[in-house]
Amino acid sequence: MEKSALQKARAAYQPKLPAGLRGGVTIKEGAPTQSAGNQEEIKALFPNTYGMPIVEFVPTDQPCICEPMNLGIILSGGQAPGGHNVICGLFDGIKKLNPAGKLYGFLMGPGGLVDHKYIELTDAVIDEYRNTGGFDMIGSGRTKLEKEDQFESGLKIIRELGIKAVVIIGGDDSNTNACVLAEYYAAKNYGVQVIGCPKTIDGDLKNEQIETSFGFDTACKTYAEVIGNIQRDANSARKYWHFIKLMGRSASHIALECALQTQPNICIISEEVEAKNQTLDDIVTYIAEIVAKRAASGNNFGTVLIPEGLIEFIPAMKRLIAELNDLLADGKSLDGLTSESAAIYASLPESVAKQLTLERDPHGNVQVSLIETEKLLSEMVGKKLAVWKKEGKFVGKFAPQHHFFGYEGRCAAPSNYDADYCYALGQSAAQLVANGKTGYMAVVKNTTAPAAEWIAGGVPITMMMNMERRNGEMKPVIKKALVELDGAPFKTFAANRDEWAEKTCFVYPGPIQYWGPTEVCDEPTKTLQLEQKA
Ligand code: FBP
Repeated sequence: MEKSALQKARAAYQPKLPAGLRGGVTIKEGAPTQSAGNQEEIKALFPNTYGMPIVEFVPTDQPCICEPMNLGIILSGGQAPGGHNVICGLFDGIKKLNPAGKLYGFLMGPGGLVDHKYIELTDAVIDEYRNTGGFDMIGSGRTKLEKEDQFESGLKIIRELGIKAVVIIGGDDSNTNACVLAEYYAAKNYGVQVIGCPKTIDGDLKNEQIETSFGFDTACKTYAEVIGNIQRDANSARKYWHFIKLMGRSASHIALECALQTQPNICIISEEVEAKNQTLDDIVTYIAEIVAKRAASGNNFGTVLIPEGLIEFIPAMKRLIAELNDLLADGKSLDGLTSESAAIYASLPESVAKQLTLERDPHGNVQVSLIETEKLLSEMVGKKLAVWKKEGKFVGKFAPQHHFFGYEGRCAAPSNYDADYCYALGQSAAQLVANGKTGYMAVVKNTTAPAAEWIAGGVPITMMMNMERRNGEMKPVIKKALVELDGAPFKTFAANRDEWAEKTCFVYPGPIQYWGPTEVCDEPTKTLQLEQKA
């Protein structure tokens, strides 16, 4: 396979490891833990994996040796930069403990375990993928591992390959399922361990124990680079308003981080929209007012960042979508909409109204993710400005451009932060297995400090769980982390946004750098820096 010059040079990068994982490693155990909520219910559901202690790896003079371990690895869900380095860290970790150990990669996600599709990951395979983006080494998938027959089918191939433990790299749902699988194998005394790793560019798998999910750093830096480039273009041509939608299924962490890095004129945060019970018209008016204000000082250009999940956080839109789902499912006419929903529906551009009624998923629900929010907002802002023009309230020009950044960042070559963080997560996972742990997630903390001072270890997954209603049933889940409006990242944004709106305070972050001064190459996200400082 032909490689770029950067790929070749980057293959030789040796990820920085925390001191606790460099040589001999010993384990330090804390006190027993409790789940984040609903302790009695979670304890009853996970009798074998509940209450275990947080563990930390500390250096020792003793060499790290154990029986050879065969492990299986699974990539679950959306791609995130650094996944290959988790696998490389795990591989090197197993080999350090005993060179006879083997690593098997289950193909195309959790389905690979159930359907017995796998490859052995040898030195040659691993070396092809060190420090690369993507999940193409073994592929990923969204099959949910949640049923007993899947667990039993997986066990057959686990036995055949002599696998001691399965490591699942995924988001909140996949790690919840990892814990259910760990509990099942423990309850049956199968002697198979299960370890999770925190992944998702969305940044919504974080809590007191997990500083960040991997991939968030690289994805945000990739988007911030192109937003910066667009802003420089906007500031040069001075004739376009750029409406930029950013991935992140539900939480607005990516949009917020990109705003902190690039200082756009406008960034909408879904969680704020919901908390303030804002309507679509409130958002449109807010944007139009800023466009008009800038136009009054001769600035007919700017940038607007929009989180992917916005529509579902606008309470009135949520109600409209729920009503449409019911009416369409029963084959009823839209006359059945409540007057509030009918008014919103009538105010939507025709193309969006069509998307809401025609495009439905296999469960019959409206496909919210297909709605081009960036176009919806710019069209509605344009209409409002036209009215204001007639009234003499708007004196400028409004020419919008549209962008959606998502897939552009999900497989980018990992930043030094993600390359180091992921490699350490993989090595931690190997150590957790060697120390007999199951139902744990590998974690690395203190990551705003230099990598040598990072603290590697593991956290029982049950510790992060509570009970939530999902599809009409109460289920044990890891709590999804949305943007906190009283958190330092949002507060910093809110304290500056009026100035960014009126003046042109654009910041141009430029491309991710892999070699050079540490403040250029190793800086963590603004979100993480602000959260850790607070
Ligand atoms: P994960 O939560 O599985 O990491 O996926 C995140 C994500 O990239 C979201 O930001 C996005 O909405 C979604 O996946 C898109 O996934 P797909 O390409 O499978 O539709």
